[in-house]
Amino acid sequence: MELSLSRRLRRTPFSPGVEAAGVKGYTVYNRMLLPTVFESVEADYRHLKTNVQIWDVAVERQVELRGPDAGRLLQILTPRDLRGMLPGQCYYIPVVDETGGMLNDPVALKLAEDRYWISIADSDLLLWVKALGHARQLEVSVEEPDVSPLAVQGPKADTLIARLFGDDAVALRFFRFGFFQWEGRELVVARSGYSRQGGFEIYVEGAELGMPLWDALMTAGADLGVRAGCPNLIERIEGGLLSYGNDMTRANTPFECGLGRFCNVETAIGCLGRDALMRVSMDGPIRQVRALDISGEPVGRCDREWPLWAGNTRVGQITSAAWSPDYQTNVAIGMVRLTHWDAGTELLVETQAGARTATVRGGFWI
Ligand code: THG
Repeated sequence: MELSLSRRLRRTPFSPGVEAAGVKGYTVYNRMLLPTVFESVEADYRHLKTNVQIWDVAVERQVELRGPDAGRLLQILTPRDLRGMLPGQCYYIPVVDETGGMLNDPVALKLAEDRYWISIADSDLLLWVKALGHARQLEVSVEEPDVSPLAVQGPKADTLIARLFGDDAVALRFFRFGFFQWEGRELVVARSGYSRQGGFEIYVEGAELGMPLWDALMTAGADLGVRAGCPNLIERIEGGLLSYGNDMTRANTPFECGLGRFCNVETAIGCLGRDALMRVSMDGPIRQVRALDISGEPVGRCDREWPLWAGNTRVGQITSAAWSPDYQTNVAIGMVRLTHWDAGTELLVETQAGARTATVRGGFWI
């Protein structure tokens, strides 16, 4: 079986580097190619946890809001209170529809008082944001700029970033960004990324700089054992990093996703879905994301939901799973009903490879 490539599955400025590094698997994300495997998911995992990797995450497309009403429009999109957001800050924001259902879980960057980037997960947010800005007659432009994030992740990321961007970049705190010079061009560099190993994301504007930057990072990091990498399934499950479309959909509220800490329904004035979310935040969710251990040998790929049973009662589903070399168990993320979500609860999970025991945990691994 092969994924048929065509112009619709857009390449990225870093695709030549990814291919030269011997990418072995891709997924489709925002109608673009996102690498999933280089050596093997297990070998990539070990390397990510010990060295430093360069990730082509250009699939994290930007929705740019620009104009006097940019901040107002962003607050319409999310129940997170944005009043304290300053230029130079990144905010992880649940984006919800009028019913409080999750539409996306992007990272927002405040570039200036009247300019934001929304770095989106896998759903067509641009169209929703454009329509809202237009319908509300706001003074704001909503476009997809030609910006491609490149992530530098792993314990040696600080050392590598210092070599290209200096100590000021390393001084960045978590979820802060700055503008840094490289080869006479200004780049946004943030301390962020889709792993728990620490690192940075470089927002590359245009296509010309892509491969020169990729090559410079590979050369500067040679003695650190730098390699091409990608978001790692095992590591992101261990770290409890949710994947939109997998672990949550429009059928879920942010509270069900465990993203209640990013919601301020009382003070997020103007947010769409606020009334619906107020009701559910009062009562609390009746199902929620949980970490679970799945017993036995390595489970196969979780490419559909795996029903969770307590006797004859359906109590939820597993939505992501992988064998963890470090914890010597199958690590998993699922949505579990309130009646069965306490730590230690043993359930039956129906995988493609048969039934297993799934045990609800009190938290994620990392
Ligand atoms: N970086 C950027 N854009 C992205 C992602 C990213 N867009 C798509 C996808 N990833 C969005 N999803 C997430 C999920 C989790 C986090 C970031 C993006 C994340 N969460 C931390 C947490 O939950 O603890 C930190 C949140 C916080 O403290 O504010 O980092 O990776 N550019």
